[in-house]
Order: sequence, then structure tokens, then C-alpha cells
Amino acid sequence: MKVRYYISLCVVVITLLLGSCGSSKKEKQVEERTIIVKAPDFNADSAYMYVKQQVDFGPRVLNTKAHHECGDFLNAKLTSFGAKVYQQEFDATIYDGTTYKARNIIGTFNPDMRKRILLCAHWDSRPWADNDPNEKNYHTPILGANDGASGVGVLLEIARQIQMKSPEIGVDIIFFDAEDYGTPQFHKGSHNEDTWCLGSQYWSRRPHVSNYNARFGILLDMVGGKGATFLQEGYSRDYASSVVKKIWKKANDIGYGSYFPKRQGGYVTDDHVPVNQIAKIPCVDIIPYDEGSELSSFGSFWHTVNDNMDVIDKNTLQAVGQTVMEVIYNEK
Ligand code: AHN
Ligand code: ZN
Repeated sequence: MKVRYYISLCVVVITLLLGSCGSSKKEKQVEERTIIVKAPDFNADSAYMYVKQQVDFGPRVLNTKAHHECGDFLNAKLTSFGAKVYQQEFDATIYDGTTYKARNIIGTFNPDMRKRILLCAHWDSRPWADNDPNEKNYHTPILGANDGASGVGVLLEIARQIQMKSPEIGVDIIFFDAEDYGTPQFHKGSHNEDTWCLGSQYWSRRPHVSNYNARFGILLDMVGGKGATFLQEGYSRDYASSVVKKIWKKANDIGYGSYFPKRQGGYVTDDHVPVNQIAKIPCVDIIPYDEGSELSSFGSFWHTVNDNMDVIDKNTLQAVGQTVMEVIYNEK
């Protein structure tokens, strides 16, 4: 027998009617509708803890103890949740020609199932705060609580949930390394877009198993910021429009429409681009688009030394985590 969970959603519409003598009157209209929710409850406290555990290692930049230890932690976590874990070591040559050792970490659930979904996030953090308002911080590595750790934290919580109740498809969780080594803004020479997303470029050319395929992929990038809005990113619309529609509809259905407005965002060079263009798997990027911030459309703390635990909001983790779970538990 199929188990179904039911919730009631209250939609409250508040209309402000301004009277002629300056007094105001509030009119409330309450509408109830019933929606079938299939996924288990995502736990944002747990996701938050996984974000913090990564941040507590320090900046996860290549060739450091923090990076090494955090990689081992992610591997151990996925293993403890019952995933079969693959590690891919590769040479990452960054914009200035320096080569570092990097590793992608891949956890697979239900490896024998043919129908699969790919979930991914990057686990490295940026070695330069090159968008910081203070020039003195340009060469300081960032903690990347939002930029990196948030997506991984949400996926670790989803992995924990999968162990407790499996969806009806196979799931692969990939933590890409060396996403955030793109040419820094202080570099005077050329800015090559290929310098970003080194781990996903590597994996897309050499997946962890031969003939790997997935129905679609979802990338989570910077999914913990307070008040974030996730607009529909450009490459995602171009390469995976039906998946975009599916995700934004589910978000709206389960009450997270304010986080997922059905509006078009810009084009972002991110890990989903190689997955779409090289691995040819339709992949959507859930990434914020801050329409109000002057400093960055990804939020005012993006690539600054302020990207720490203070910017992480459990409500945003909840909205994204529950939405992604609702998508995967509806696939069969
Ligand atoms: C660019 O700024 C070209 N891409 C943003 C990708 C990114 C950086 N995601 C996280 N950090
Ligand atoms: Zn970044």
C-alpha cells in the first residue's frame, strides 16, 4: 500500500484599504486547499548542523588540512547514510597555471536502478574574497557557509532521509571540488569562463561509472541565504525547461512560492553547465538572484569574508530541501 501524507495549506490574503481620514482597515481572506505531499519531512536543524560542521573545518581551499579533513568527513557521512561512495581524484589547473590535487566525492543510492536522479553541489570554498568591499581582504580565503557548504548541507540531510525512506528511483549525490577557482576580479589579464567548475568539468568528461546517465540533475548553489529568492536561471531554462517547471511548481504547491517566484533570472556559469553541455544530462541550477543588492546578484556577502554562519537561515534551507525532496519522491 502506498503511504500518502496530507497537509493543508492556508493561503492568507491581506488587503490594506486606506480610509479617507488616514485610518486603515485590514481585510483577511482565508482559503484552504489540500495538497498531497509524498516526501518525508526535511529537517533544517540537521541540514544547518551539516553546514556548520563544514565551516568549522575552516576555508576548504585546495592543498590545505581543512580541505583534506572536510573531504574525509563528507565521504564518511555519505558512507554512514548507506551510500556507495566513489572518490575521483584529479589535477585541477587554475587560472594562473598552478596545478593542485582535487577530489569529487560521489554517493550513490540504489546503484542497480536504471532510473536515476543526480543531485549536486560544490564543496570547495573560494580562496579569495575578491568581491569584498575592503581591498585588504581580496586574498583572504572565505568560509563559504552559503557559497559551498549550504548546498552540501542540504544534500547530506537528503542523504540521511533517503536512508530512512528510499524514493522509487536511484539517487546520485555528487560533491564537486574546485568549482570556485575562477579567475579573480583583481587579475588584470583575461577572464576565461573555463576556469570555474573544474570538478564538474572533470566528472562530465569522466563520470564515476561508464555509460552513466540520469533522467535529470539538480544543482544547489548558495541555498541558505536569508530571504533568498531563486529565479529560473538561464542555462537551466535553455537545457532543462521541463525540470525547471517541475521544481518551481512543486515549490509553489507545498507553500514555498515566495522563495521560488516563477520569473526569469540571468545566466550563471556554474557546475550545471558542464553537466548539461558535456555529460548531456539536463540539469537545473537552484541559485539565488538578489534583485535588490548592488554588490552582487548572489547576495551582498558573496565572495566576501562575511560569508559565514551568520548569513545562513534555516527557513531557506527548509524551503530548498523540502522542495527538492518533493521532486525526487514523486519520480518513479
Ligand atoms: C560566476 O560568477 C561566473 N559564476 C558564479 C559561480 C559560482 C561562484 N558559484 C559559486 N561561486
Ligand atoms: Zn563562489
